[in-house]
Amino acid sequence: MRTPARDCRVPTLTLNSMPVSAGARHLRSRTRLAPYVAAVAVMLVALVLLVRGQVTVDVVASRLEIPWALAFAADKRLFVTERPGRVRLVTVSGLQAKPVAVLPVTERGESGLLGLTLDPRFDENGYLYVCYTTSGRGDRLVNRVTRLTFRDGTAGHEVILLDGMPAAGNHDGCRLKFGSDGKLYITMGDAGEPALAQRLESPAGKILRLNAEGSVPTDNPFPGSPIYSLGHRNPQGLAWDRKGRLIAAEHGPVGHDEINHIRPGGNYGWPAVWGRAKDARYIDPILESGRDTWAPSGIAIRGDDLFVAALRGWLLRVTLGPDLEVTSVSTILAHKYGRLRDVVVGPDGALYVTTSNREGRAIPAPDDDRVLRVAP
Ligand SMILES: [Ca+2]
Repeated sequence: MRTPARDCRVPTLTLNSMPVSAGARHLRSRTRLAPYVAAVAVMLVALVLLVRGQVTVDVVASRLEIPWALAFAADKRLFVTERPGRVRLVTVSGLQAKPVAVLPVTERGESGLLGLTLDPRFDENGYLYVCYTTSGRGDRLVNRVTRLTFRDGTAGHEVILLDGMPAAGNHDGCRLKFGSDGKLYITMGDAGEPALAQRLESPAGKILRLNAEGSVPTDNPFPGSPIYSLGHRNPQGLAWDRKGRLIAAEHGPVGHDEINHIRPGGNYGWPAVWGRAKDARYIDPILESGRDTWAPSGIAIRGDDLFVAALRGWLLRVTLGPDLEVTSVSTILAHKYGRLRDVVVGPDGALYVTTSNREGRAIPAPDDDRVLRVAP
């Protein structure tokens, strides 16, 4: 926007020291017009930015209790987890009153029923996967990944795929997604024990990769182990780009929230380093928040844009270049709907976003929590 204004000053300075000629008169008239051209250019740029930033928001479901994860079936039915333990369903006629499943979760702090995803062949097998915190032996909390079968409006026949992962009142990860390779990816936080994130014998502070039925894929980076990457603090966002590259978002300690390109066997540094550390032993994020905090949770990719649901109260839009270099960062919905937990791209191409205002850290609106449809 500055360039035209700077250009128009240059001929003025030159003309003052030159005899007036036809060329100079021509330059003078251009000089007189230049501010108007610059002003029009500025207005056009502002208009383009305004249109680009403009979104239409519709409420798809309301009065939910701390919705954590969203997953669409091919027929556009939308499954939503509520942290106290319920799986809810939104159809064309709205939010169904009866939960499709109620799970034996232990909701302590930020734990409870968290991640949810549908099988790539959900239409045929009705398989739905969840990740939740429950009570293990004694008072110990554990995270668990299970598979349910959805049939006739109910999800049941629970099969445990992975159990006993360290859990805590926060740092539980628990985002579940199927990769473009058909494998089930699961994020695990450090469960409040940072050192576990570097230990290959612990699933805490990791991104895990399983076959759909729960076994360890033979091509995992650490043979016989579900660990796909390590050195994570509390990753809660997973998404794949058009080239099948895995992107993950995680909460940093104070600031230094990270967006990482996840590679098999990669070490992302926690707790030795965080943010962009430039330490050859660890992989640096493609983007970090510096001293600022986003509190990033769910993420989604549409075209070249990565959308990050930030609990600080906005959707972060990060445009990525061909080598995952960040070309622009902007915000959508800033401070309009409160804390945002998950974002997915719907079958209609719109973004679907959950609010998280009933977890005691915000003043909820009367119809919170909500699922919002954000278009375009
Ligand atoms: Ca890191």
